[in-house]
Amino acid sequence: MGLNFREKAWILLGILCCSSLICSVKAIVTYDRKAVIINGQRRILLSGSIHYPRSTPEMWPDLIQKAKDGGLDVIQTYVFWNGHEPSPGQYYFEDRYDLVKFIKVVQQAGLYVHLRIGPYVCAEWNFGGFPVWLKYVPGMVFRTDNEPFKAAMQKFTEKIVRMMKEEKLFETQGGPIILSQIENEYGPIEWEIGAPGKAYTKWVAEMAQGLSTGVPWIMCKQDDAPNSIINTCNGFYCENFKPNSDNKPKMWTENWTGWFTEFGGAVPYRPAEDIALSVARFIQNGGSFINYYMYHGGTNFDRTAGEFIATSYDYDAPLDEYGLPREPKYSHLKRLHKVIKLCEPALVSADPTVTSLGDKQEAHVFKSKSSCAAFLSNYNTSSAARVLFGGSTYDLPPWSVSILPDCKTEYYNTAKVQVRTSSIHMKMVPTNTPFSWGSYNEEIPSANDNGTFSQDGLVEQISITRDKTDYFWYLTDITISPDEKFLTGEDPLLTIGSAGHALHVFVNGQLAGTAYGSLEKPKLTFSQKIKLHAGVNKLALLSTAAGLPNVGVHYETWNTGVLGPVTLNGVNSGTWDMTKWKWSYKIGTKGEALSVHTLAGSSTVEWKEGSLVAKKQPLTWYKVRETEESMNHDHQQS
Ligand SMILES: *[C@@H]1O[C@H](CO)[C@@H](O)[C@H](O)[C@H]1NC(C)=O
Ligand SMILES: *[C@@H]1O[C@H](CO)[C@@H](O)[C@H](O)[C@H]1NC(C)=O
Ligand SMILES: CC(=O)N[C@H]1CO[C@H](CO)[C@@H](O)[C@@H]1O
Repeated sequence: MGLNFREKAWILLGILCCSSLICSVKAIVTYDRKAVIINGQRRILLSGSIHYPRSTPEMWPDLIQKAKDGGLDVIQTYVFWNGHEPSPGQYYFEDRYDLVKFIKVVQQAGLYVHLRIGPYVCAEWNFGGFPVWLKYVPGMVFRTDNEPFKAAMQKFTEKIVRMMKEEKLFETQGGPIILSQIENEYGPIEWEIGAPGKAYTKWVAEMAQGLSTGVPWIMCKQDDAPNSIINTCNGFYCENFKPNSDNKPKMWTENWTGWFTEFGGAVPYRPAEDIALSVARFIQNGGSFINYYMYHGGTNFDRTAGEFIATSYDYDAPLDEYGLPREPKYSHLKRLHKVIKLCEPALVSADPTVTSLGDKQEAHVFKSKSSCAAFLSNYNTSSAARVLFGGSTYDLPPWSVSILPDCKTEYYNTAKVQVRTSSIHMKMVPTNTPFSWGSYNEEIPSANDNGTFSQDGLVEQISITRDKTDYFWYLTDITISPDEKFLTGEDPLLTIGSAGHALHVFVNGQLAGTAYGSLEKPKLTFSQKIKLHAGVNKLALLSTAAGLPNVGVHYETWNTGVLGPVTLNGVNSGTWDMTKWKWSYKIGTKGEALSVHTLAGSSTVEWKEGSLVAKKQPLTWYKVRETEESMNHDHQQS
């Protein structure tokens, strides 16, 4: 296959290094235009995303074993800065955030790791992975040529690289990490912001290179990645992607296995046949690294989901949210991986020769001295095709690719799913099962209550809550003097403008109405007639943040909460602009302050039980306990 000078130099270095005993297990990772090269071997690498905080450490060994059984070589994960540095300089690397443990589990399974440090990760993750405190560092502007930002992101990136080196986790140290990533899908942002974006890209690439991890860095969706960094493709199809230099391999870092679920949105679905086709097309066009985003999507635990992202991050992935194989996707892709591995010797040593076999049919043939692999494709979406190839005929279903690892035998066709569909069924618990329910009602606070603070005008929610809670109360009194009348005898109209994400309006302790934003349009307007009486009326607005934004140009400047205008229309003195009134504020709910969701907190409040359990009452906490009887019931079921 003819090694270039650079490869020879690397291998020489490897031999020198490995002449000492200690580094006998160390490998050299480099690349050329065909593939990533590990220990002198070009490799076709099949990778899958599993994000460690989206499952529990108890699940990791099984998830990774199933990924290995499914034919993967590499596990890809982001690093989640806001989970690791909840307040400046205070680090957390335990439990679901035990990054080192996760990587070691992958290593024990004998797989490689692609570590996407970011530290911007997008990922439908709260604030794209940035800690909320970062926004409040003086002078901070995210992801551009800004000194406070560069200093902070460099410090975190260095910390992660140092940890990995100390634990000897890079491949060159005998560890499993073969690739790292800096930044994430920055190309589109750079395109929007221009010169400072270009300067930042250059800086970030040099900064990363300076950390000397010994393994290649990549940048995804970054067409102008500097020469020292591999630019890669993210998308549903990537077969036409070309790296920006002749000496970089064609890599696909995010091949979407499905899509995430947003609040109010449908649960997405991508057929196994379509994803298999997209992978086959990428490989037949010379691709050598593909990553499934996600291989296991998992769960957005706690409050880690990004703006309007659902708790489930199942992603229609080959492993479902609970870590069970999703059939037929899991097994159909497993068979694909097996046949790609059979083709590997031909794929890494030859470039494809493409010939037409018909109107919409092609052959891609990889032929070297000792090996031959062929991909026969039919791009007609409605009709099957019979093609002649190498003296034999092959039947290709519509919109499919057949793979012939010896250029003769069809081992696999992307549209021929040979696995039966899932035998796993979710079972509804019978409604007569004796669960024991309890309820606890939130108090609706009033202006000037204990625990509130006051200010003229409306305040931005996150600047006050710092995202410690999703809930923030805006409170004021509306006083109707006895001589005031409601025009036309109708109730007055209350209109509230909010930057998002949801709003519950209480008048004199009663829910008057609710308004929601959405992922496409987080802003909302509440506009409804409300019942007021003469004297003091208590207005309480509960503003709810549904996660913080995770993507968009300078999303750190986007606001949350009731920012106005707030008006009351139809009282005889005209329209009242309440925007500049004095408002009282309260952070969070009482139940949160008491931690009623924990065992300890739960015992501090009185729960209504039995027939007293609140039904259809706004702002109620519920708890449920399995009674002995229901546990016996479960037992019988199993
Ligand atoms: C698919 O094949 C059918 C039958 O040969 C043909 O009529 C049709 O035009 C083809 N469609 C495309 C998009 O080529
Ligand atoms: C108000 O809160 C303070 C501090 O939490 C507490 O000491 C005080 O007893 C509270 N007052 C009332 C009237 O609840
Ligand atoms: C790069 C790429 O392929 N992006 C696509 C991702 O998926 C969305 C939704 O289908 C498309 O609109 C993008 O073009």
